[in-house]
Amino acid sequence: MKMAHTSQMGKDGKSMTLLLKKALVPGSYTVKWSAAGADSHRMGSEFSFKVK
Ligand SMILES: [Cu+2]
Repeated sequence: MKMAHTSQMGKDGKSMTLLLKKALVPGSYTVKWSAAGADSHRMGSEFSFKVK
C-alpha cells in the first residue's frame, strides 16, 4: 500500500526523512527502497519495523 507522505533530504545528502500524513496503526511494517547512484547503478533493499 502506498502512503501519502512528504519527504526531505538530510543536509548531508545521505539521509532522507519521510513524514507520513496518517498515523500508523500498531503492527509490522516493511519499507522497500530503491535508488540510483551517480553512475546510474540501481540498488535497493528493505527493512522492517514495528509500531506498538
Ligand atoms: Cu554503481
